[in-house]
Amino acid sequence: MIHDLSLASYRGAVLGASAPPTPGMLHLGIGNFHRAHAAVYTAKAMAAAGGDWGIVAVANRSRRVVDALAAQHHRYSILELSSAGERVDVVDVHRETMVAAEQTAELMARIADPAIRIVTMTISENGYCRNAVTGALDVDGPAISADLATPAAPRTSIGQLAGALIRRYQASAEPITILSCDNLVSAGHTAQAMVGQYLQATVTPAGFHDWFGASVTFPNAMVDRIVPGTTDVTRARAAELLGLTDAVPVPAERFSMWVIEDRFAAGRPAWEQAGAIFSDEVEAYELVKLRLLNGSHSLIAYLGGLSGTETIPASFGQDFVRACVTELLNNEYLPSIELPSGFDPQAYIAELFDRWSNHALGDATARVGSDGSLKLLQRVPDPALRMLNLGEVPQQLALMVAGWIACVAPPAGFAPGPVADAMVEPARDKLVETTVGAGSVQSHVEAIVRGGFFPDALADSDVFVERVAELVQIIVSHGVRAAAQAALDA
Ligand code: CS2
Repeated sequence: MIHDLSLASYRGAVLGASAPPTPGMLHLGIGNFHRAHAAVYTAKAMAAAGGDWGIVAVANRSRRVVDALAAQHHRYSILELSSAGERVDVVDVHRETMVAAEQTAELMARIADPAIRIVTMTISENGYCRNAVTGALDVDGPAISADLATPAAPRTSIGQLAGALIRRYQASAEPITILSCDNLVSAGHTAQAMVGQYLQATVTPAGFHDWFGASVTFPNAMVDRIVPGTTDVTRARAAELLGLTDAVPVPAERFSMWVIEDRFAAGRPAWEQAGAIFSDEVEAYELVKLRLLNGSHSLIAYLGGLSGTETIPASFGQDFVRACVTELLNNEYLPSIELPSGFDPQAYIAELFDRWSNHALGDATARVGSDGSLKLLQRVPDPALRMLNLGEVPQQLALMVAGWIACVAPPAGFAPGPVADAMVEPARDKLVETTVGAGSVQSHVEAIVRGGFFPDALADSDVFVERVAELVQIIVSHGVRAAAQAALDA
């Protein structure tokens, strides 16, 4: 095997090779998910139907992926891993790269350029700068208030999009679509609301808001593919299969799904030819996926963190985890969703069980458990409140919150272990501040649930707060299996 030549010299078939030199799309957030999802659909759509939809890929701050891609002609490989075997595909659909923090003015000018007709984005839950309690744009928070004070150099993606749209209106007023590919409830509406609220808070030229309302569309979309982080094992395996070095290969499961609302203001790639589904029921699909997949994923991750299992399949392989997830799916999540027409929930759940058992992919427990303060907002309050309003206690949702607290904000004297310690939690410092001086597990949990991390309606539920506190207490004194059993028995 030759490992010292880069992908630039790859001679095999390449997905997206027909992408034209002039890009028609720009993507914010060049992480693994984008490269294994929208980029692959776009490459396949152009192979099937043509179009001028090459991508300008934008990293937020880090040069790591951008530099690596530049060194290999913007090519990278997808290493598909499943029990059925492995395959590698080389993708070549990105035409340029940028780093938003270093090239902010250039980025906004680029989005203003009429050649760009779609901005896609994977900026994670964090990127939307929402207030956890109100769900509105956090205009008084440090990130957005700093951007509003320096409109020429915004640092948040929301500020950059808003600035770019103003420039586009002034330059050509050509229509454009902004397509969120993040795991949010009504992702398009949320993106529109955050950008819209930012624009309301800043100075805009006359006529701008009419144009924004009529010519900028934000379709909803449900995105789905389990895409772990890249490790040295991924790099070594990709190199063996390719016979070449790829510094930034992306591991992914075989499964992939994209359901999109067809509201594009200035054209779009023929993504349906690559397997995407265009539907009028996207919000229903979003909820199905956010709750059944993502919500259960969080429970698997926190129970896994507390039982010391490093991967999602190892956590899900434990009987008590599977029992809790089954209960969560059937009794707490399914009744909370209006299903898309013709959708078979039990077939979807059976497929999820397979996907969570993918040992070849080995998705890390710590990856899924990271950013819980932001992810749980999409996964817990609405379904929990539905049950609380019916006089029922959502045991598994309470266990999920208890698991999150025990993993990333453990009460004094409790050490959750290395898997939990590896979870990245942006609110760690704030969680510590909030709980300083809590004299008991009960007051520790109350301080968190009522400390601005959840909407008021949930924080105000004594029943919910009590149950989370009881479950944290059981985790601390008898372990996670005992807490799971208590939630199952209640
Ligand atoms: C995961 C998602 O990070 C998480 O919490 O649930 O990244 C999940 O793997 C994807 O949404 C799958 O489509």
